[in-house]
Amino acid sequence: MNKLDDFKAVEKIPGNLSRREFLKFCTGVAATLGLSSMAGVRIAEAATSGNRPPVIWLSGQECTGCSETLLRATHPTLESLILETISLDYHETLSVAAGHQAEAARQASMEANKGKYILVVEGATPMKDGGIYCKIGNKTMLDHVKESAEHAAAIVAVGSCSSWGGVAATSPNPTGAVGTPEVLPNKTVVSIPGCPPNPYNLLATILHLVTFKKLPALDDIGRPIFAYGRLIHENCERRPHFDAGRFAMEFGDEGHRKGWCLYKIGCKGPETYANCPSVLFGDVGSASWPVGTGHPCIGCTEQGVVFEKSIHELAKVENLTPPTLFPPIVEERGTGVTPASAAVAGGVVGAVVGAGAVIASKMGQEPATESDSD
Ligand code: FSX
Ligand code: SF4
Ligand code: F3S
Repeated sequence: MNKLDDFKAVEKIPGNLSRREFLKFCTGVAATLGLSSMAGVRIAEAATSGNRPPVIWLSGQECTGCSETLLRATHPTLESLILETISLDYHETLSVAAGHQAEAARQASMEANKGKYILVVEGATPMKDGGIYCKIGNKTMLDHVKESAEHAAAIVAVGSCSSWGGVAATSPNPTGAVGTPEVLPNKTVVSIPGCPPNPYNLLATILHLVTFKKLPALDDIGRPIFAYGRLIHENCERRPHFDAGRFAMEFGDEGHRKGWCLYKIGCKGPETYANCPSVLFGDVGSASWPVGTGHPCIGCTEQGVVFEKSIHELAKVENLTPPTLFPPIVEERGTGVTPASAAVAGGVVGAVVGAGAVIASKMGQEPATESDSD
């Protein structure tokens, strides 16, 4: 019996999908992660195994757009797949319980699942004046994050606010807002920036964790490389217009109506790393991402771009023309791999793999080998 036949034995398919649709979705996730279709079968098996990791989802300074994007996914399966792959034990917006009851449920889940739950943090954490500018249940967000992180198997910062402070940290940053990695400098925090982030990237990260018992490879600021390894400009459908010098000069002009490049009306795609043009949002066709709808990318996944540069400011163009000499190893964003730094980068990759193994042992399972996710 081959792996695909094995999978036929699985009874419960999440998200009201047919078996074929579910498997197709999982192989799509595997492809997004840069893995083979057989890894898709393993992802499908893990997602239907019934071993749903408990998730504690904290909310700090934010607009709740990160949760909204998850729940408003027009793809009928994304929301239910996420909610059926995990056990969402605490979420301020979605919990039926409120007040003391909700806080008690969070404490109970953390106690019962010590070392096994995933902590998802949405929103920034204010640090100024002891963190008094964001309190939940009479406790500061700062204390909530630190306390919940202590026994978490993995920590995910979802959205730009949680990744580096986002909206709340915009100058003059009156509350001293910071991102989750800054609150937890000694922990590995996976950052999934975007304002809001693409829920598909959160699901793919969780499925990777559930299937292979380790985190996907991360760049030097904690972002999964599968989602943030390439510039938007590299995969944009309007790129031929950029290369040919055909630009929209203002909203509604002829170039804009014809779908030309949005660079001159402020598109930040050339300096923003994200997979928006390939993954899209909501699965409703090729227009379902900012540039597809005719709006310049505002760089919502990129610290120092969104909320910092004005909408019409021109982007710094990286990689304007192909280099005349290609280096022997391909440079990935964040790993900083150049011939001279290859040895150092090897150490970084080793550290990430090591972190994954620690998470697997915390979750009470054997870490998957490297070849498992090939
Ligand atoms: Fe921030 Fe999330 Fe932007 Fe909003 O909650 S990333 S303001 S879309 O939603 O934190
Ligand atoms: Fe696409 Fe923006 Fe690059 Fe133009 S500048 S090709 S619209 S990403
Ligand atoms: Fe954000 Fe730009 Fe993608 S605005 S959603 S990073 S296209």
